[in-house]
Amino acid sequence: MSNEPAFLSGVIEGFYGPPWSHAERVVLFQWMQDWGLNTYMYAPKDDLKHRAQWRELYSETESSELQAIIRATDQHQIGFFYALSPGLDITYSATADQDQLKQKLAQVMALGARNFCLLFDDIPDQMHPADVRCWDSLAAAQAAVTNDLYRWVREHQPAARFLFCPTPYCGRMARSEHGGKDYLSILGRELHQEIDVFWTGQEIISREITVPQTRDLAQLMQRKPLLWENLHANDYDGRRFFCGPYSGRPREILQELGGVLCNPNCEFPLNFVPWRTLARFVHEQGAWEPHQAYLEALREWLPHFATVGAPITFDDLVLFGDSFYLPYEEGPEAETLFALTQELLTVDPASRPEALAQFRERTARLKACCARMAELRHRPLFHALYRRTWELREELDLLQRCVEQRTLPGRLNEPCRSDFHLPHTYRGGLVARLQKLLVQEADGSFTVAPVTIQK
Ligand code: GDL
Repeated sequence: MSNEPAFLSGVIEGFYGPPWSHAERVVLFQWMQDWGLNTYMYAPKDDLKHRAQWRELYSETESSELQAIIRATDQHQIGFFYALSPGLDITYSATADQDQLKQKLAQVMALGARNFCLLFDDIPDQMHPADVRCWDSLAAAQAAVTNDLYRWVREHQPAARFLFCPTPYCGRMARSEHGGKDYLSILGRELHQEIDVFWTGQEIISREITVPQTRDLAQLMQRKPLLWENLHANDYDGRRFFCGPYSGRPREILQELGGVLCNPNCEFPLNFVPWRTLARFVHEQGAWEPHQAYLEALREWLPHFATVGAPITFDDLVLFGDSFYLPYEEGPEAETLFALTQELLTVDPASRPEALAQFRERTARLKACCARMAELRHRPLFHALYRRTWELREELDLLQRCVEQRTLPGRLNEPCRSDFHLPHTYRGGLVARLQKLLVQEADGSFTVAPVTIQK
């Protein structure tokens, strides 16, 4: 038998925003058990006692809620990891803070937790003067405190698995020396060999992750990285969500990793396809065809879209899902819709009858599908979707008006007007105005927009 620790696959509740409800987590554990995902990590950024007030112990009510989650994971044979994120204000050299870490984990251990994680992502990378006197680098300080806590945990839980999220947790951060020079090699050298280290790829949200990148990192950190997978996270953009397939990583990468844990969309009901396809990616052999896996997962998801009125069909769901696919790409149906729209806004629609017919069919179907979401029986799913469906309908409606106007005799180049898209109430507000000040170029740089100052 090999001594390699089990490959971790599953979910991190590790985003900014409201944590999930107990009922949602129970649904998650059932899915995970059905699909063969083995790990759930509790790390909601906005649980105050996980991060901003990490020293505070959980109240009696909070403790029983946490205990109920741990019990539910046990019942579904899911490994539960409790993560603590003390980095915002910890003084690594302070014995009082080291004791606080132990007290906090002791409390959660008493509730049934056996595996733990320390997170040092999204924290200031400046060291406290007292720490500078003790260590040459942030990496050394974090490794020392983590090793000490790890040994303490192991005395109480000899089989505990322990995870760690570094301050530079992607290639871009490491290259810019976020966390200090040589952070990862110092960490690799000093952190206890049995502690797994998280990594999100070259970026926080990585379009692709390759085997060579992963091997290079493994060499630097002297262990296989554990993938903190942000591909479907949407906490950084409230207008989007991602229901596309797990993709952009070859199957061979699994051999190079300690595990893959997905930190997904904030809205629990939107994660069906991401998790379903992740589970297949982890378990199936042979070539990985993400788009095919996506279509199959959508078929399984379709019953969640039962309505009290006219049905949402599989084709509707594909068009809708393609509109909220992945961070770096739309699905093929949505891409076609975009191309048709762009074409009809730049040429005379009368010269492209086929494109016009397709545009009419798709926009009408997508708008109707968005409208039908309001009739979903699964209300939490509708509530998770409705801001996005509203916005998409509004844009489609405006574009239909503009394209249709262009088909009228003599109106091709006239400005388009809509009584439903008025200044201030449509695309209004300070954020929208601020966004207009800078234009992002294709290479990612920003230039000042040619502004007409308007209120
Ligand atoms: C992050 C945060 C994570 C957040 C994600 C997407 C890590 C390690 N930390 O940087 O909590 O959800 O980006 O915004 O990814």
